[in-house]
Amino acid sequence: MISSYKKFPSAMIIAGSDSISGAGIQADLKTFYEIGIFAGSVITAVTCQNTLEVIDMQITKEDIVKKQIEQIENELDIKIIKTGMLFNSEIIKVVQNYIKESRKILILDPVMISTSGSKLIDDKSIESIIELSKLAFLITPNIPEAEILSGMKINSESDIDKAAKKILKFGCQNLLIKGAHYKESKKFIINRLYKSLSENKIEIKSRKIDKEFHGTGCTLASAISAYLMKNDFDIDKSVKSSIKFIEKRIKNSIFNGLKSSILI
Ligand code: PXL
Repeated sequence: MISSYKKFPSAMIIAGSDSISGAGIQADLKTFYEIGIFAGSVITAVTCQNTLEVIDMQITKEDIVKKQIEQIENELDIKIIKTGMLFNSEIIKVVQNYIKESRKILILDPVMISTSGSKLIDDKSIESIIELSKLAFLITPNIPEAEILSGMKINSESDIDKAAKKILKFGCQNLLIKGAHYKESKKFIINRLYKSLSENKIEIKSRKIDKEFHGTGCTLASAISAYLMKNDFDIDKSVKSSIKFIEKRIKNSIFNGLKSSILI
């Protein structure tokens, strides 16, 4: 290697490919690019889907996941890692070992079910995701994912707080519970940011649009990761900027898919 080579500050995305490009690694790359952060990409699965259904998928072998991570590490100066679909405990373990050894900042989007209703994680691997979340700087579950992680049903605002406490106990530093699946207001979605070191939660509202979207979760977690790099890892500022980013994307560029809409 050339001795004067200086690695470029970058992010690493570890996620599945979505053939319709609304979610997954395609949404992640688009978002990092738009915010101005370069990202290497580790593909954990190839899914064959449109917005209506996932018809098949091939999961990447764990050694191929490991080799992708190694090649990115060889060339880029990785400042943050954003994970999406990890699918099984073998892949989760590879990521866990990497984070443990490198002590890098992990943003974990605990992807479980596609917008069209297909499983993007196998049932045996929920415990592994909980193990990985212990190492995370931030986890970004929606309400159904928060229910699975906390092991409780969410029917009220105080349930959201209770579930948050349980999830924070795993050991992650920050937790953003996205509110889109919880119908508390006709006009707004309330996203709640909890921190392990503070009793206070921050509520960040976003405008509610009467449409189903494909890929907003991936886009939001990627936007937060990219803004964290831009904002010296200031979590409040980065989450707020990311919610604004999504609102702008929703307003400016959408096309209606077979079942749900895609942000361009
Ligand atoms: O939005 C979650 C998600 C993540 N990763 C892949 C997906 C989806 C949703 O459909 O397809 C590959």
